[in-house]
Amino acid sequence: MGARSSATRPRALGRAAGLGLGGATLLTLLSGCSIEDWGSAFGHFGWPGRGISLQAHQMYDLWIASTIAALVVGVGVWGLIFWCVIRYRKRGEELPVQTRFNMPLEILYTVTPVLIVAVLFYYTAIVQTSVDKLSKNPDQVVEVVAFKWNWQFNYRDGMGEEANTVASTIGSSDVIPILVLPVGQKIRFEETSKDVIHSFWVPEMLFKRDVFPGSVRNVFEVTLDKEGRYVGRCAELCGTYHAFMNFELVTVSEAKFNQFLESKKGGASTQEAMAVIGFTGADAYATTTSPFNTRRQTHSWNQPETVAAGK
Ligand SMILES: [Cu+2]
Repeated sequence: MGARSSATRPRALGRAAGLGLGGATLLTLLSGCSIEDWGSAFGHFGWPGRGISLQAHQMYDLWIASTIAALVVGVGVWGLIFWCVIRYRKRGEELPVQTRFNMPLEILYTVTPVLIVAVLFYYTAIVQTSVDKLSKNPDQVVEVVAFKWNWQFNYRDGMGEEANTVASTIGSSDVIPILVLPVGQKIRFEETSKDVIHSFWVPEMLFKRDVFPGSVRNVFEVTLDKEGRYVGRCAELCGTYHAFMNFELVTVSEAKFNQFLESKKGGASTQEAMAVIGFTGADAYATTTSPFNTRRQTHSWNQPETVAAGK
């Protein structure tokens, strides 16, 4: 094999690899529908699905496309490894030259990963900027108040700490708090905590954000686009009953949401207001999760002296 052909082959290989990666990334990123098909074909590569907000869809597409690009690169690398193993397997007792190198190949090794990182960084930056974007005039503002160990959701008449709460829902040990929100509207979440750091997380939103006590007020916005009932959780280990901090997000049409909010403003409980928009009986309570039984008296480690915390 002459010096010339060994130099042209890596170059051609590099070109093919670059084209393959670029093509796969472009194809999957440009055709939204095919990304979802790819995703569902492979169990969403670990995510619960395409999500329930416009922001979630963007993150989902990025995740699936990145994973496919990684797999394309991975298959190429595995192929080259097996090819080398077979093509250059041991043929005799003579030790091959240990200091040989191939300059074009060395450059390819350096340039290709940098290119891959640059492409991933580019799309990540775009999606992150979009997900973190705040509008000047959100349609709804919800203040999320976390405390040991539950949630309060305040519907606000404006943005910031100075705005007023017009309606509120608070969870208890017996009733899971329900956060009712409309689809198709820009919803601004303003987070604050009464004690320690918690984290607001609705898995189906493919998004979580820490809730800080003190002067830090974390803010983010989503536009929900799928009606349904979704479990929400605290994603920050905040203390003994961290695991009990579940809530439920109920997404409804704009008309139903307005009805719900009007009932709440009129003094109705969350369950009564839920009944007004058609969630009657057991449906007025959370259906995706239920309050945990603390069993503090009967299942303590050091019976019988142990009493419930705080007594
Ligand atoms: Cu918590």
